Amino acid sequence: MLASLLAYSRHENALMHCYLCRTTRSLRFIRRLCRSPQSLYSIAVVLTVCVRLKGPGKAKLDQLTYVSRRAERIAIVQYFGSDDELTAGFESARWILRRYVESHGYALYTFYAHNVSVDPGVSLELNAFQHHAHHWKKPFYLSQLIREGKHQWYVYVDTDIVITDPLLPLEHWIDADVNNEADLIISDDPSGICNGVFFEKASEWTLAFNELWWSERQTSKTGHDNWPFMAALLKVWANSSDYNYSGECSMSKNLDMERWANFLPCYMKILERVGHRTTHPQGCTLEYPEPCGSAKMNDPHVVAVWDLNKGIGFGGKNAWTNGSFLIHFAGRQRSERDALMLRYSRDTMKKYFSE
Ligand SMILES: [Mn+2]
Repeated sequence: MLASLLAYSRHENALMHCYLCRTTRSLRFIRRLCRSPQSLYSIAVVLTVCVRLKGPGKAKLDQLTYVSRRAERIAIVQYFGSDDELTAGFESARWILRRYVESHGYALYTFYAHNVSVDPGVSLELNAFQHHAHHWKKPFYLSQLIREGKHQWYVYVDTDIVITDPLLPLEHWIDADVNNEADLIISDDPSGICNGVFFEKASEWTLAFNELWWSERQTSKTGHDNWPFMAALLKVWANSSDYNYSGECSMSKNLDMERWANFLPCYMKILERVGHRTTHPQGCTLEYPEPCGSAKMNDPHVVAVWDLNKGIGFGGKNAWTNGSFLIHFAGRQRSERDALMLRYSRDTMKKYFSE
């Protein structure tokens, strides 16, 4: 028993296995142990160490619920904010995502609002928000995952999304041109940046960006995390352009910026100054002539792509068409969104998963 304990404690991943005690991974781990000659001793050791290590220091991680396998290079991260997202359309979309993840060999982290905890100070602030408060956990769990150090890239995907081309791998973006040298891959758009889909590389830069994102939060307690995400991008881009930006679009400084009608022109004005949008490798449409995008070109840390976030009614090049990677039902009413998700999930299943 003692020998077994010593051997196990020397295992460099011992802590990780213990943290996984309450997950399906640990069950698999224990099952694997059961097949080993020293199974009984090993299981006893694992359980003992797990009980010992279950402390507040790991509180945030303990609260994360996820499905993952090994240390895959790429992980998809999803967050379900409410039970409204457990209906047929969302469930069908999740089924496709699971199949997608399995077939390409990615990890999948699935979080739920009620069991993701954040630091007490942050939690206090979130409780004071009137709307969308829980969405603000995004930068915190993403950073938490990055600090775990298991994967190279974390791909955040909203839950109101159906993957409509499951054959297209995420490496299509990650390994394209200079993208893998960047820390953040976002979806470009004719009018602002939607952070319903984006890729974060596990890096110090990204951890700092997530902190900056949170620091750009609103003061009126009404807001969503998307515009502060854009406000953080401006600061990053100003920094890498040596443009002396005073943060005039920040809603943390200026309450007027909480109105989209004020924020977007401010955002685009600063964008013009930090990296004028006159060209894009993929060109612009007739409907959206140059400058057509909402992201700085050639930034060392942030890459914007056009073929990532598409939807029905989305502007210009982001209009969904047959063959697009995914369809995003941003801004739709709940019931309509669920019905559409079911419809597009079924189409995708028929096309790609019929047996
Ligand atoms: Mn969405």
